Amino acid sequence: MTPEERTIRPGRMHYCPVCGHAIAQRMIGEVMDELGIRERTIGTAPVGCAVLLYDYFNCDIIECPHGRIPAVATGIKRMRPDNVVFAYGGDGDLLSIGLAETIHCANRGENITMIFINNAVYGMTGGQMAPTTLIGQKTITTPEGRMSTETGAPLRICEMFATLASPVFIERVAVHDAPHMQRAKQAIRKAFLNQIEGRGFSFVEILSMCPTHWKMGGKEACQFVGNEMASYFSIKKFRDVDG
Ligand SMILES: Cc1ncc(C[n+]2csc(CCOP(=O)(O)OP(=O)(O)O)c2C)c(N)n1
Ligand code: SF4
Ligand SMILES: [Mg+2]
Repeated sequence: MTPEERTIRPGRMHYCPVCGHAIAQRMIGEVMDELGIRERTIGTAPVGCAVLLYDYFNCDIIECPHGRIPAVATGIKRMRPDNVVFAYGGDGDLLSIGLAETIHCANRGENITMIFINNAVYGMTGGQMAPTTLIGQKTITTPEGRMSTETGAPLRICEMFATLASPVFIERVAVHDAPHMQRAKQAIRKAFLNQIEGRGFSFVEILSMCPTHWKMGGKEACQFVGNEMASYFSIKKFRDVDG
């Protein structure tokens, strides 16, 4: 395969160093190349730091209004069932403004692959609190640290999805070190395979670094994912109907 035939176009991405978006997108691209599905895949680009995703993927991508990723992905898949559809979004997008759509999409069991980047902040708009911001975590809108008395507890979407009958695959993974990256890629692969084989809704949550708005160095940000985030957001497979 020549570089031009690969899903991820040659060249640099705009993400900050150590950003989880870059790692996740390269993994999605590698899986698409390994499965040979680039030419029949349609992805969604979110509003968030990954807004320029369409510049990096050498396949059809539709930019979605903030929060509307699950609806757009549903529409594409229902109109073009022979295409492979991946929905990609962040915690502000899929769990805040788009939460209702995200839950209903999962509950309907749409035959799509949803990749959710949980970096515990609104990255693109400057690091505001997200639904997944940890208790005590400082953001520009929670300068003293998030307090559950004011804003509730961080949303654990995999656990919520596990109460629904329809999703066929639910896994939370992370990209802060090589072993976790390997497992993350396997989960992404399975989430695509399920769709290709017509099984239904597959969901992969990726615990992901945002060193810039966490105000951390790269190493510290990776440790924050592995220690702080993973202790609240359990890294595990919640469901795999295919075993
Ligand atoms: C309707 C609407 N409301 C608000 C915004 C502003 N906005 C842009 S990105 C964003 C949050 C992005 O956070 P997230 O989805 O977590 O993505 P990240 O940048 O962290 O990857 C918001 C609130 C918008 N673009 N459209
Ligand atoms: S601000 Fe955070 S999420 Fe956005 S590109 Fe930089 S590290 Fe990634
Ligand atoms: Mg985010």
